[in-house]
Amino acid sequence: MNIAIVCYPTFGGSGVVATELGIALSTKGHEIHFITYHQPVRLEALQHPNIHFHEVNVPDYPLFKYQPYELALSSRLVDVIQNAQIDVLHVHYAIPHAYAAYMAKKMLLDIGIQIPIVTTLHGTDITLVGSHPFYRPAVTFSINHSDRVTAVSESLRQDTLRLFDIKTKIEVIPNFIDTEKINRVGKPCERSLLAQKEEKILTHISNFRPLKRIMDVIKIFEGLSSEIDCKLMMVGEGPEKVKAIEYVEKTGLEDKILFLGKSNEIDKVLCYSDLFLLPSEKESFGLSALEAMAHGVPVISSNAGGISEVNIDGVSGYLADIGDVDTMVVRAKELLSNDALHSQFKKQAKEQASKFSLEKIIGKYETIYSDAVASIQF
Ligand code: GMT
Repeated sequence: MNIAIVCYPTFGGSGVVATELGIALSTKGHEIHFITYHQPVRLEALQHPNIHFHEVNVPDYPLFKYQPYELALSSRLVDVIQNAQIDVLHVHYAIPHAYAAYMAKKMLLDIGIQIPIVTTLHGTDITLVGSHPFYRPAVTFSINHSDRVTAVSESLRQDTLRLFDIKTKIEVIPNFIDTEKINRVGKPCERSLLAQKEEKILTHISNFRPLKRIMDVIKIFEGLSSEIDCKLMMVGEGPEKVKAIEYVEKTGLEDKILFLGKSNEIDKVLCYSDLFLLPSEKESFGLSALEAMAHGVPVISSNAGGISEVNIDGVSGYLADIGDVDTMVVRAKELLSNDALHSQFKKQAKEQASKFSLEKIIGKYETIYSDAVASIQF
């Protein structure tokens, strides 16, 4: 099939899922066309013969206070869908992608081309941004006019039905992980570069937005480090980073907490991690927790949104209420002070992650694509 994928090209989960999906589909022989404003980050180091990238450019014009990205995207979609004979258009993240896709579909219809749209909802496009009254009518419309709609967790499906007036069926296709790739890369682990042998390594990876509760991450570590010899790797960039650094400096934890910035090499960081922290306030799925688990890293997380569909309490890690730092410290200590228990959770985390293996999920998207194509033909 010729498949066009629209996504955010950044380190965010939705862009990562879209990119990994495109790569996986290309290895199965599909022609993949990424259409976005920058080459997706996870694609940079890779060369794939049947992956194509089409950049969306928005020319600056002084009259516009806001540059019209949706307009440029929908025009680019018309161009690519026509010239590359695209069979199906898959948009990740409703805003503004599903809206631009609908406009492109209508423009194409004018020239006799029918294109089915598959929209995948990822989280904040529904729970945070999309449900804002300023956006809700357009988001509702775009979801209801997609030919197929998927959500990355049951929790997100329920949130969507609760927050919008949805007339279309929403199917849950969970996020996935390429477990085979993880087994291939990241070895040997260069743990000694970052910590002493006896030190435990905790990791957090995110976009450091307020809903990630970065200060909870730091405070869980602070509570633990008074009892256990450990270090914390903070991977990512975002608005809460400055506050976190100030606190770390004030409390004299600079030698123990390393801010590593954005990284394309999270496999390497997770390879030597002993525990992953994800105390988010909102999380439709928690892809970073799944990535950690796939590396055999147990997860201490909040029970927000869809995290409990990924991280199973008492199996792949532990869950606590949002903001319950004390419980998270107790649970982290429990795991890191008992080698036998830690090994058992490491094994269980890997087993739980294997339920989300790429092989189990990719066929679900292929079926959705075929259904979407069939639905517009009859
Ligand atoms: O985590 C973020 O804030 C980034 C966001 C995104 O749109 O890229 O992530 C969302 O999509 C991911 C992939 O489906 C999910 O794993 C994240 O849980 C979800 N984030 C939220 O719901 C806050």
